[in-house]
Amino acid sequence: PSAIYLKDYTVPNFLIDKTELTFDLDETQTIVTSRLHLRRNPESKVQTSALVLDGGEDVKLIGVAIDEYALPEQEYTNKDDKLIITATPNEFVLTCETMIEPQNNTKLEGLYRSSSMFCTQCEAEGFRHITYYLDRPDVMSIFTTTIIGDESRYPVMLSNGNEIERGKTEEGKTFVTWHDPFKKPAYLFALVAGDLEVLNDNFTTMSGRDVKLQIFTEKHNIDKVDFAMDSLKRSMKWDEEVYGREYDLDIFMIVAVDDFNMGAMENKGLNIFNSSCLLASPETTTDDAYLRVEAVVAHEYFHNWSGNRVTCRDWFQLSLKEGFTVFRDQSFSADTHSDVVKRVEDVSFLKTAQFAEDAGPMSHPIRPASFIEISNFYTLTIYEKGAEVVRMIHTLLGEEGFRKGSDLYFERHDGQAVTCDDFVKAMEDANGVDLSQFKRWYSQAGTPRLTVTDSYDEQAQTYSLTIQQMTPPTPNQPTKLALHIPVKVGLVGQSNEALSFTFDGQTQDEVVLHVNDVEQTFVFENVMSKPVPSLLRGFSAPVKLDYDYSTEQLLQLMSGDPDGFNRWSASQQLAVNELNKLIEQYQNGAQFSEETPLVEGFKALLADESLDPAMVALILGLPSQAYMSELADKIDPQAIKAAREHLRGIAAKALEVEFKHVYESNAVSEAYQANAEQIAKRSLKNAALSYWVASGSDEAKAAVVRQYRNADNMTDQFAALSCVVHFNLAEADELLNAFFEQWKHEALVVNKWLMLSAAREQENGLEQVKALMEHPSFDIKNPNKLRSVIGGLGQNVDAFHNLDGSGYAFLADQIILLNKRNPQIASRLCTPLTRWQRMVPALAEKMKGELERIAREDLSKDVYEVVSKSLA
Ligand code: HT7
Ligand code: ZN
Repeated sequence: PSAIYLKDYTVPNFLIDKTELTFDLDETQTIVTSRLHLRRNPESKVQTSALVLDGGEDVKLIGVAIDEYALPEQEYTNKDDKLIITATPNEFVLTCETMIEPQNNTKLEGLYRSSSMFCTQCEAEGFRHITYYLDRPDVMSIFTTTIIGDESRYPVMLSNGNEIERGKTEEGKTFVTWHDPFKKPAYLFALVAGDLEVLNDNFTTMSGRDVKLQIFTEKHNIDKVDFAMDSLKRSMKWDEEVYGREYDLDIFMIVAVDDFNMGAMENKGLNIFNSSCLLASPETTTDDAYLRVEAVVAHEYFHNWSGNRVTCRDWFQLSLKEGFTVFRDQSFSADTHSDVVKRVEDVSFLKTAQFAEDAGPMSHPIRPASFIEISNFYTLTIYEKGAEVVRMIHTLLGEEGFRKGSDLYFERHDGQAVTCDDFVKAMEDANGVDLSQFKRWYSQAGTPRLTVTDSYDEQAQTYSLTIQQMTPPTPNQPTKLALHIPVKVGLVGQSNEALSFTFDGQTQDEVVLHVNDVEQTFVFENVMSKPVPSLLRGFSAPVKLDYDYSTEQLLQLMSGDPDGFNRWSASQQLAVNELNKLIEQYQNGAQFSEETPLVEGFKALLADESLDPAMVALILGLPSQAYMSELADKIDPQAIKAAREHLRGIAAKALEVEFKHVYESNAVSEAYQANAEQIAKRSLKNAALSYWVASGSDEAKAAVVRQYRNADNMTDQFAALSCVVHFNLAEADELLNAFFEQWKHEALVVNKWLMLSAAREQENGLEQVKALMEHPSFDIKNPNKLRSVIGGLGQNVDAFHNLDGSGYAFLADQIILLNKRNPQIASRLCTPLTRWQRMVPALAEKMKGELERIAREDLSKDVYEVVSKSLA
């Protein structure tokens, strides 16, 4: 397989003004007839009458005609997944009849079956698996779609836009025709057919138009979509209020499907969701999953403007829509709940997973320069780092300036397929600023490192911060240029007061420093006493920051920084320092220390009842196994695990009484609601519970089992079960079995059970994972189930990182099995193995060996790209 390059972009040679599709749905073969209204692109520099359409190996051509003239075989070629029509007029209608077999489509791209329904996934290049087309995002067309099907099996038949006709065919089947008045690329096409239940609602837009809202699910799930509907209405309102964006069609539909490669898809007017991102009920769904439903509903809805009305010119620009839309959904969730809590969660995820990606063999800029398979580039870098880049523009321009920029962007490019440059240009033009240096963030990969030193001159009352920046080499980018990095800074006095200072001639207590050189010194004047710097507040840039804080300074910031985000940051740094000491002791075979300053910090935290319980819970959360791995020079999973367990144990024993008290005083007595206040209390209560159990207290063990048995919501039930399993209490087997029996008819809950069971650390961990894959509730065709079991295995340090390499070999077996069957999923499963160079030598060698074994197979483009880049 070969790479394609951004620098080779050329405009399409043909345009498709109208696309008329007819689907004759059938259990064995589906016939697709397309009528494409084509014309030469006046902007194309290539003078050719040959039309090259994209197809797939799974599309069988039945016949092709130009303006009703059926082409004989010598007038076209059909090979290598392309349909080439040798000579065409300037403007014509191409009719193409093809046959596909959705029931055999295991890749879940194009048209496929999920349970008893038909559904589609066309982003990025799925449409070519339905019929021959110019399957690229800069070819935008008006779609009219007719679906023909057996009414008794498929009473609901949906596509984009508005239903314009319905009737019976001569054979007695039902047909429904949908028309979408908005031009769109093929990746936004959608079709759903099935025996579905619907929840109806409506929304009145800011200009007074009524929009019909519908959420469709299989019959047994319709009682779980109220929260999604409420989230949708709140998202629609928020986008009007914050971005001035109104919904445009008269109907907005969402459908839940069980088999889906990703979270959800923003098809115009017909979003399709992985059921895990749509369904929610108190009894079956945890708080985290509720928040995910809310965020994904918002994300897909926000795409209607940032993605659909204004789309991407080519797939290198993916972050144009994804980075911006993630930023928008993060802001929505922050406004809906607590902004600090949301920021901590997002940053923690970024620093754990995106930083690891950026330091690995697949590292790429948010606008990649090349790819082999675009599905591999739906990455944390494109999404999460992309959102951070948009956030930095927001920080640089301020709320109002950013809104002026987004207004101009939407106005200027409505109905167009554009680039990241166009987005930045709109921001520049609306604000009269120059972001040319800032734009390096789009083309430069890797996580920049800021090294900060300081000095205080008591006499002059000046405080100086010297900041050096360095971005490490990444694949194909050995040297890096200086970036424009906004660093938000405040100064904290000895008694935790915010110290004001003069900077740029103005008295202030917080400032955004513009770091844009390799080394710079910033001088703060009128600083009355020696400060503790509070750096990178709110994580104002996606960078690693080194400043040599003392333990005392970290304890002070942890309890006193006026910036809530940096209180968390300080606590994390303190815990990281403590863990690193323990890791070293473990590796040297030394005795673990039995004391930690973290106890003092936690004690103060637990005593302060004025704090948001959600923040307290976050601060109590020790840096995860994955985050400590990201920070390590050489990852030693056993050492990290032992250090984390030990540190938790010290804190748990020292503060047993406090944890018990916090557990008992944060019970929620009202009926379950997924609101900020209740979620906060539950998160603190359950964090305290796990520390309390870690203390070894029998009373705590009884409390956790009681909580499991009495819980009236999944958050509390699952938190208790996880604790019982993690600490391997006597009831672990019994409760795991009881949990399965109670919930065996709820697929999403069974997935949680699969994950927890796979993650359970036991003697025979890998055998237990193998048994789960044989369990009747497991189905390898279902990506959610696979993610649960393999994800659980990944958390199971003993089983996955076994020195004999059996965990890695098992993962490699699954990748080989799925390589052809579902290449997108297979390729994602490779992620842990791509980190082999970061592991301690004994494990690195085993991982590499498995990658080499995979490389010897006949690989899909998806897996080939990841494996070959990892071994390069
Ligand atoms: N824009 C959507 C991307 C997506 C996708 C990509 C590749 C393969 C399957 C997929 N399903 C959905 C999701 C989003 O970011 O909103
Ligand atoms: Zn998206």
